[in-house]
Amino acid sequence: MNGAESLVHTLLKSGVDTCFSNPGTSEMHFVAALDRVPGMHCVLGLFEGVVTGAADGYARAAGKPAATLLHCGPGLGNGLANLHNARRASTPIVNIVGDQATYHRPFDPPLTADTEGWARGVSGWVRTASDVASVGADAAAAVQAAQIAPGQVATLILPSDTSWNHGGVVAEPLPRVPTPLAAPNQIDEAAAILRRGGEGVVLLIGHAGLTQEGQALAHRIAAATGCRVMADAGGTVPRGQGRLMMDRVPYVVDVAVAAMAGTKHLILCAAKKPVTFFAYPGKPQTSIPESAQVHVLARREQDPIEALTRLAETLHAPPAAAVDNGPKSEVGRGPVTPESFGMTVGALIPEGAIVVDESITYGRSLGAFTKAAAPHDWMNVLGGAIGGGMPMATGAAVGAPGRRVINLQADGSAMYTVQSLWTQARERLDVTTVILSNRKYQILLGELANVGANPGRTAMDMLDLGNPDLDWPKIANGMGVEAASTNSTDGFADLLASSLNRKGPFLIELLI
Ligand SMILES: Cc1ncc(C[n+]2csc(CCOP(=O)(O)OP(=O)(O)O)c2C)c(N)n1
Repeated sequence: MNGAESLVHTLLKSGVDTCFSNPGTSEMHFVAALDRVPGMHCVLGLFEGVVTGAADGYARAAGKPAATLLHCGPGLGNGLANLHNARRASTPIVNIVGDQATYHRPFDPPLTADTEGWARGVSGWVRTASDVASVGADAAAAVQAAQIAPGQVATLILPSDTSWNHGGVVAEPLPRVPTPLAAPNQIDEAAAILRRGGEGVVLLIGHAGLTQEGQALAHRIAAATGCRVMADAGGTVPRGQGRLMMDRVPYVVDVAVAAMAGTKHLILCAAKKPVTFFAYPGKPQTSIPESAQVHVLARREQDPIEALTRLAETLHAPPAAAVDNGPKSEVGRGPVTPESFGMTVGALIPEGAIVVDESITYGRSLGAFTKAAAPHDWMNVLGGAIGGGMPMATGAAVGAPGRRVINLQADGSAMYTVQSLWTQARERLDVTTVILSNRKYQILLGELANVGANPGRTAMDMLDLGNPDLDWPKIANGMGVEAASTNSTDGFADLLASSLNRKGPFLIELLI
């Protein structure tokens, strides 16, 4: 058995059975091993940003990590932005990077780079395999590391001779590292604040705390104390009817400051004190009033569900009535607006769907219109690096077969990783992509004003995607995905509804 075969056997034994890949010469033995060792589902991405973003979406949908396969430092480099997004989402990924043979690297061939160094910025765990006999053990360690709470990117770099040499040894899976619990004083401090009454108290929940169980516990605590519950970043958030609608801290600084005014106590549960996306001249860096006190119920690496359970018990919070988010929205009418778009999406989301939201500016009111939709899961791109949406939708569809994925996708961000469509076509994935086609970088027009810059002709050109217009149906068709364009609310509703009833991918360009 060679090293590559021991790697594939060990990944499968450890529960990793999907590999998003874009290989090169140094990974040829891994690729060959995939034919000799059955059981690994291999998905080709035509750019490494697709591979890494798909691994993020997959793990969020499947609840377990996928492997990637990337080629040397530059292949990793192409995938870094979406690995950054995955790091921010605490998504577990077993990130495998093939590299120069150990004895060839000293000669500095062209693709030689600081692979470990590039990996370190996005990974919680990095190892370069040094010997064929330990590649299996390295793989088992990588799978274990990826799943350490709250989840992280574990990068295993494989010099090609460790793949092709004989003497590979399959390793047994390593046990899950137990998730630490919050200390008693963390629970007591939060309980003491909430016992005095919930007015001015914000319970901010993030990441693993945003599951349905976490939401139910937060609902119970809020019902008993009157505190406000809000959502920090979360990888996959259950939403829709029956699920607790949790507002997020808004993006626009002034709106965020207004939304958080009156906060006296901020209780963090797997969340961070909110910070604005950027600094703006003369504006605050956080939306939380300076006088507010911050308390930590659970740190990111501690178990937030267990902490919320203990908090609810300490407060003797009685079971709360089921969440009722009101009536489901109707399909939108009239001109295409954020409201008519939101209503249509809220009316048509099918039960069990996964919505991948990279709608940037046009989707800001989606929350209100989808809160009473059929129960579904919502995924956001969490690291602020645009180009995560389409790959994540692709990976989510691989990770949750049978569930429709709806990718609400701003056009500028779509162009970063548009090759995702080809993978969707090749794998016949049930993804509906809705391109919100405003033909500009709308958000940056607002940012120009926010930073106090004075736009001239060149600046405006840098934010304009017209001239030439992107032809979305042709782009999609060219990669094997059927598509249609519409500029009306009725047309959008018809296309969305029919796309949800078909198999395979479909793209709708909504001219907004
Ligand atoms: C990797 C990366 N490159 C560049 C940016 C800067 N950036 C932020 S938003 C944006 C444009 C977004 O435009 P679009 O996706 O069309 O959404 P819209 O603002 O029009 O709603 C850019 C270029 C970024 N956040 N991440």
